[in-house]
Amino acid sequence: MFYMQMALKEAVKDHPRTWKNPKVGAVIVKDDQILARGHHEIFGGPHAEVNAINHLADEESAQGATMYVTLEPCSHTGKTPPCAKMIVETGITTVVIGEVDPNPLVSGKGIEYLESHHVKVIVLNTPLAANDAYRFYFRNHRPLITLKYAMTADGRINFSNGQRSRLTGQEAFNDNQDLRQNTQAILVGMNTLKIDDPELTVRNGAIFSLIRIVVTHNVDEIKFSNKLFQTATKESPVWVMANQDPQKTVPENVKIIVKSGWTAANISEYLADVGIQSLLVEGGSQVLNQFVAEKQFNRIVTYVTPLLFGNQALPVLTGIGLQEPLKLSLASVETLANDVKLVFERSN
Ligand code: AOF
Ligand code: ZN
Repeated sequence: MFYMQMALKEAVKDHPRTWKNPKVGAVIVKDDQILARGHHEIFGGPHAEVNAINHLADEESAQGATMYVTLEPCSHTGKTPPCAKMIVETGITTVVIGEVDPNPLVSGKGIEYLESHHVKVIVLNTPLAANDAYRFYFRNHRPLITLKYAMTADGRINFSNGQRSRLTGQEAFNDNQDLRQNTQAILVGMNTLKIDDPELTVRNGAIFSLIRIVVTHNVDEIKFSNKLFQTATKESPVWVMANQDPQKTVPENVKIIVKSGWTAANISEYLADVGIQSLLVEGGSQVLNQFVAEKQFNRIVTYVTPLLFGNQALPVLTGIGLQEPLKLSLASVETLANDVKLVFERSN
């Protein structure tokens, strides 16, 4: 449907500034004329419906109009007042919705409010891909997990043990920055911390900072002199998922979360409980393997670079193997200068 397509395009205009909030677009139409458009611009700001209504040249003109909105209008008073009420008060008599809101605070209640106030509601099935994590989180109480790695044409990530290899080019690097910008938390294991000494930040400055996580089975191996800990701030803290509290003094903005046996499953559960909708796992081979072996992931993003490292080099996955082949579906293929980006999704 033409107007819904327009609303969907509207929705992603300020992606990723909406952060944990859904990306939403709205278009108000009457007699085949577009009266106004609006989208959710920034986390905590007015909702798309309100922005569209506020963009009307005069509110009178919306009497009997139709609103196309990509997500079910809300009926709750949260950071902003309920949109469904404002829609009714504006005199809009038909609302076409792209997707029922998976957030239990709203889900179905917005539609109920509109219908009980004599607004005709039509629900389409046009889910917005940019809200995949939002949707997955509310439906499953789990973050959407993306595994990311760069590898050679023979599936290796480091040429020699204990040393970082430069693999992909600038375009793939930039693409990875976008991935980071669109996730709420990023996780690595101890080997990556030791070998790469990464910051795990968004280089040009994140709009909303990431929670950076390191998982370890031996907390005393941690060196707080690593860049990760040195760059910990209130906005972008570092969490250590550890087996026990360390002997050393923990720097500011570093939180130690103790559990004797961290697994991919209970990491995912913990993150869901604290409201994290998306997680990017950036390695290394043991941590990636743990998420694969436990089937705790939704998608894989890999950058393949034209190099061969050979048999002595570290492969993408090390550790316990799989019981049987795990089927993936190919979501996209993209060339980034000399590298190829492949995105796979879990198919079962
Ligand atoms: C948005 N933008 O355009 C729409 C939303 O915390 P609040 O008060 O901003 O409410 C967030 C919830 O409101 C969100 O999870 C979704 O259920 C509903 N609709 N949210 O941020 C919007 N339409
Ligand atoms: Zn709303």
